[in-house]
Formats: sequence, structure tokens, C-alpha cells
Amino acid sequence: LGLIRQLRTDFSARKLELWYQPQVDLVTERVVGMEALLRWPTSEGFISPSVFVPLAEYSGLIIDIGAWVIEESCRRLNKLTQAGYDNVRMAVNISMPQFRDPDFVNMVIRIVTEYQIEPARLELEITESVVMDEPQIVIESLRELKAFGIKIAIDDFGTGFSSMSYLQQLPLDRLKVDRSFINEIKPNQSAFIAETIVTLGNRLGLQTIAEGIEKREQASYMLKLGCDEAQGFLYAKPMPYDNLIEFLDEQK
Ligand code: G
Ligand code: G
Ligand code: NA
Ligand code: MN
Repeated sequence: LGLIRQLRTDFSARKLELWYQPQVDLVTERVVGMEALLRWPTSEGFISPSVFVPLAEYSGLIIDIGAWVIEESCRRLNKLTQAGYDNVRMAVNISMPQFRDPDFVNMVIRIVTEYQIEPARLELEITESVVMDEPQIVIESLRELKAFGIKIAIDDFGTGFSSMSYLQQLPLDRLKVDRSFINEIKPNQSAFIAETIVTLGNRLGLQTIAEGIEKREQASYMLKLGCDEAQGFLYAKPMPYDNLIEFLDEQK
């Protein structure tokens, strides 16, 4: 509980940061987007989001933090456009409690409009467990956001307990193949699962992206399977905005 209090204080003092990890097209290896990831620097180093995001969810703080994440991402997306990067997407992680907030859909639309973002350049990432938690609220909200033009991705696909029937009901654009299926490039069980997810995505007309790509052989294997994009340390780690701009400039 001390940690929740510290999180609340640090968030109010604007000490949370948003870092960005590039996403590349597997064929051209050009940057096509990025995922915004929360970072919490403290005097004892960075506290992992896998520790503090659950605390933020439990305490309700995620509503305000999540709104800040969307606003900050859109502000940066607007800056990127001004810097000439007018095609890249920004992916933002969304937690279940945010969907329970009756203002959520309007809030997102309001921010996208305020920062003059083309809606298709913002992508919301949700996990299967978010969908399964309260399918009706999530499906309804995502349909409204999708109608506005915002993109939707399923994060960590294959690790939650989802019902395949929701793949038909959700207005999806992309499946993110969880990095636990990328570890091996030899024909083994996790490789077969990665292959099946890519095939499923392709058959459903969805884009696919492989997470956690660390080796060149993993990238070429995913490309061979028909996966569209990749994200991982092979290309870049999550980085602050200034470093991201340098990274993009070097690619020109
Ligand atoms: O970046 P890292 O691997 O440390 O992230 C760990 C987890 O925290 C990931 O599952 C990621 O989705 C989650 N996370 C990071 N940033 C955000 C955020 O802005 N909102 C939510 N809900 N989760 C986030
Ligand atoms: O759960 P989610 O997919 O949102 O988590 C994204 C997290 O995965 C980020 O915190 C990021 O630091 C981490 N990540 C991104 N690329 C790699 C990678 O190539 N290897 C490993 N081990 N982690 C990665
Ligand atoms: Na994510
Ligand atoms: Mn993931």
C-alpha cells in the first residue's frame, strides 16, 4: 500500500514517463509504428510496469494514468507528424478498469480530435483477459472506437483464455503473437503455435505482429510464416521520445 501511495504522489508530480518501442515491417524493416510503454523511475531505479500497473488497476489510479498515457501518446504523435513522420502508428495498452469508466470512449475521441490525430494512427492494445472479463462492455466500446477509425490489437495473443467466438465479435485489426511463442525457431510446439496464430490472423484478414524478436533468425522465420511486422530488441528497446526521434532520423 506504501507503493500505491508513492505511485499516486509520483504520478501527480508528473514523474511517470512514456517510452516508445519501434515496430517494423518484416519485409522492408522500416519503422511502421511504436508501442507506448509506461516507465516509473524512482530513487531505487525503475519499478516494472508488471508490478505497478496491477497496483494502478487495483487502486483505480489507472483511470487517470491511462488517460494521461493516451494524451501523451497523441501529443507525441502530433509532434512526429510535424517532424515529417506522418505515417507511423502509436499503440497504447488499455486495462479493463478503463473500459468500465463510462467516459472512456468519449475521452479517447476527444483527445484524438484535440491533437488532430488521424484516428487510424492510434491503436489500442487489449489482452484476451480484458475481453473475457466483461465481453459486452469491451465489445460495445471497441465498436464505437472502431467506427471512429481507431485501430484495435489483441496483445499477448495465445496466452489468455479466450473464446475464439470473440474473434468474430470484436472489431479487430491486428494480432500480437506473444513472445513466449517466439523463443524457438526449430520446429517445436511453440513454433507451431506461432505458425497457427499467423495463419489464423491471415485467414481472418487481420494484420499480425511478432513480439519479442531478439534474433535475426527469429525475424526471418516469422516472415516465412507470413507474419507482417515485428517488435523486439533486435530492432530497438523501448526508449524515451528524444531517442526515438534520433532513431527515426538515423533510418531516413
Ligand atoms: O514494458 P514492459 O515489458 O516492462 O511492460 C510490462 C507490462 O506492462 C506489459 O504487459 C505492458 O503491456 C504493461 N504496460 C506498459 N505500459 C502500459 C500502459 O500504459 N498501460 C497498461 N495498461 N499497461 C502497460
Ligand atoms: O505485454 P506487452 O506486450 O505489452 O509487453 C511489452 C514488453 O515487452 C515491454 O515492456 C518490452 O520491454 C518487452 N519487450 C519488448 N521486446 C522484447 C524483446 O525482444 N525481448 C524481451 N525479453 N522483452 C521484450
Ligand atoms: Na502491450
Ligand atoms: Mn505483448
